[in-house]
Amino acid sequence: MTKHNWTREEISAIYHRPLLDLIYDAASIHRANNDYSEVQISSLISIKTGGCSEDCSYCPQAARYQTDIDVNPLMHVSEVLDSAVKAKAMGASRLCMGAAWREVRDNRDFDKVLTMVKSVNEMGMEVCCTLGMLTYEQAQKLKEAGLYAYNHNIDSSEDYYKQIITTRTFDERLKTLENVRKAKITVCSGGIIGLGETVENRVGMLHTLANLEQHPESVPINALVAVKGTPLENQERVSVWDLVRMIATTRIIMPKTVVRLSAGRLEMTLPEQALCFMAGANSIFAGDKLLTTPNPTVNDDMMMFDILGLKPRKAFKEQVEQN
Ligand code: SAM
Ligand code: DTB
Ligand code: SF4
Repeated sequence: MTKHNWTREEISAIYHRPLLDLIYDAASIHRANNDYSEVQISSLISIKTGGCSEDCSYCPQAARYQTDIDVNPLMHVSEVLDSAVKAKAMGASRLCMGAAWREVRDNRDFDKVLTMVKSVNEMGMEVCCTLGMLTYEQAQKLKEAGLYAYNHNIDSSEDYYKQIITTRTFDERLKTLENVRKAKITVCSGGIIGLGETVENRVGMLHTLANLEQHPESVPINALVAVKGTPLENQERVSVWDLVRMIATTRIIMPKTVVRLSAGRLEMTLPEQALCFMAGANSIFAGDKLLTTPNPTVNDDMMMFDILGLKPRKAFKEQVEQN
C-alpha cells in the first residue's frame, strides 16, 4: 500500500537521514517495488521552441529573456515522426513532445499536436506531451488521440513558486494536473532543484506530490541547467549529494513511481549517476538534446547501461492501479 498522508516532518526526517542510510533504505524500497535493473528511456522533442509569454526564471524559452536559442514555430507532423522513429531505434519507449506555450489553445496547432500524438501512439511508443495548462476538454481530446502521459511540473514548493514564476499560480498548475487525472491520462509531475530554494522548499514540493490523491506515475527531478540570459544564469550548480537525497526521498515516499533523473546529467560523472540509480532513479531523458540544452550522447548512455547492468524498460509497463 502506498501512503498519501505524509507530513512535512516525516519527509524532512527522511531527507536529512545520514546519506548512506538514506541510499540503503531507498535502494531496498526500490528493489522491493520495482525491477531495479530496468530504466525507462524517454526521448524529448521540442515541437515548438522559444517565444513563450511566461516568466519562469529558469527557462531559456521565455520571450522576455535574451538567450541564445533558435526560436521555432510548431514543427511539421512528418518531422516529428522522423524524430520519433530515430528515438525508437535508440531504445526509447517514451516520446515526450514539449511546447513553449503558457497553455493550449483550441486552434489548428492543437489539431496538429493531436495528429502527432495519434501517429506516435500507433508506433507503439508511450506518448507524453508537455504543452502548458490544459482544460479538461483538451485533456479528453489528447486522451482520445492516444496520449499516455502528460508532463506538468509543480517545479518547487507552493511558497517558493512565487519567487520563480509570477505569470501563473501554483493552484493553476494543480488544476491542470487534476484535469489530466480526470481524463485518465497518467501524470508526470516533478520539479527542479538548484533554483536557490531551501531544503524545506524541496520537502514542500515532495509533500504536495506525495499527497496527491494518486501519486504521479512519474516524477522528474531536474537539476537546474543555468542558462545565460535567464535570471538564474549565475546560480551555482546544485551538489550531487542534494540530488541523490532528493531522488532517494522521492523513491521512499512514492515507492512505485518512475523517478526520472532529468536535466543536469551532462555535468555528472558515471559514478554520480550510478548513485542516483542505486537511490531509486529509474528513468532518464536520452538523446543529445533536452529541449534546448545539451544532454549526454546516446552512446555514452548505452555504455553506462552496460557498465551498470541496466536495461531499457519496455513501453506500457502497467503500474497505474498500484499507485
Ligand atoms: N511550457 C510548458 C510548461 O512550462 O509546463 C512545457 C515545457 S517546460 C520547458 C517543461 C519543464 O522543463 C519546466 O516545468 C521545468 O521543470 C523544466 N525546465 C525548463 N527549463 C529548465 C532548466 N533550465 N533547467 C532544468 N529544468 C528546466
Ligand atoms: C522535465 O521535467 N524536464 C524536461 C521535460 N520535463 C520537459 C525539460 C528539461 C529542460 C531543460 C532545459 C532545456 O533543455 O531547455
Ligand atoms: Fe514557457 Fe514552459 Fe519555459 Fe515557463 S517553463 S517559460 S511556460 S516554456
